[in-house]
Amino acid sequence: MLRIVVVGDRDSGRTTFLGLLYIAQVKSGSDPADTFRFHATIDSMEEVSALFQRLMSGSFPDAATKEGIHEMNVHLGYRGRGAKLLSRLRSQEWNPEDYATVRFLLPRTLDEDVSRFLKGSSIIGDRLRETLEGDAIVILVDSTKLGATAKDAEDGTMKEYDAALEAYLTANERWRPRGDRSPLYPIFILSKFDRVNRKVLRAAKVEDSPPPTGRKGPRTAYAEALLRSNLPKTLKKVKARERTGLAFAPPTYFFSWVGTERSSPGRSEKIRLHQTPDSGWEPEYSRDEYLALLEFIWDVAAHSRG
Ligand SMILES: Nc1nc2c(ncn2[C@@H]2O[C@H](COP(=O)(O)OP(=O)(O)OP(=O)(O)O)[C@@H](O)[C@H]2O)c(=O)[nH]1
Ligand SMILES: [Mg+2]
Repeated sequence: MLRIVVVGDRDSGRTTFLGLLYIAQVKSGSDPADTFRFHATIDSMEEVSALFQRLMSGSFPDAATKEGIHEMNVHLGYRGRGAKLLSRLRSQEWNPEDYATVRFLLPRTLDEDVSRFLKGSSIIGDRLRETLEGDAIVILVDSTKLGATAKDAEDGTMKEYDAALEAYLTANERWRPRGDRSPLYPIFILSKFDRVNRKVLRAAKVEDSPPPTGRKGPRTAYAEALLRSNLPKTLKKVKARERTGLAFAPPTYFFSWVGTERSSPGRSEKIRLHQTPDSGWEPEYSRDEYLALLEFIWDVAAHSRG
């Protein structure tokens, strides 16, 4: 089982992210191409389907939906291009090795537990233990809070977030058993990218939208141009590969956005819906980004399975 810990500041879009990830899986499962298959396991079904329904009707998660979701467990089936070709010759059956079991964990807050641990507390609660035993870490970065300069980043909340992330990653390092050489995968999600400040993009000298998912190098350059002055400590940490204990895999970057309808007074913001050729209505969102992320997660799961 692959364990993915999803961390983010308050209001950074974590619940929306999880919901869109679910939608991407469910929807692609019914595509003619049928590259992905997906089942939420029964323990997370109830909360997750409430979130699903909310997003599918164009609303952001409400307080009640958010409260319920601390984890999501899924069986993710994937057949990459090569496998698909083969399978057309073979049969329509899906094999057990096409599936990966993935557990997403959303810790409520990291700060208190992590700093107690780093200060030398030997008592570590089950909650913290779980958040330190991930195989991958999804790091949400609220794009609306990105600053154009290092000074902007310091004046905003990014500086605190950067310090909290650095502390969390350090705690991960300390918690690892010595000699454990399995890499930890940092996955950055730039959330609310529909609302990123144009001034920030211009200051970082990047285009209005990121390069497509297939172009790995340029995407990394694009994301790092934006994050360099905003999360300097975190980036430094994940890029210092061969240090003492923990080896980080090279970071990967994905962009999350939705189409929104202008909110009117007294009415909260809605997500725009659009009709898809095969499966009715769904939210407007960065579907390609989510499918690329799912593919990446599946690859990591297959890799760590050995
Ligand atoms: N424009 C835009 N707004 C977004 C997007 N994702 C989230 N939001 C806004 O951010 C708010 C918070 O999103 P959530 O997904 O609930 O964030 P969260 O991190 O789970 O929040 P807490 O659990 O309350 O800390 C939403 O109510 C939306 O108003 C996005 O992609 N685009
Ligand atoms: Mg939430």
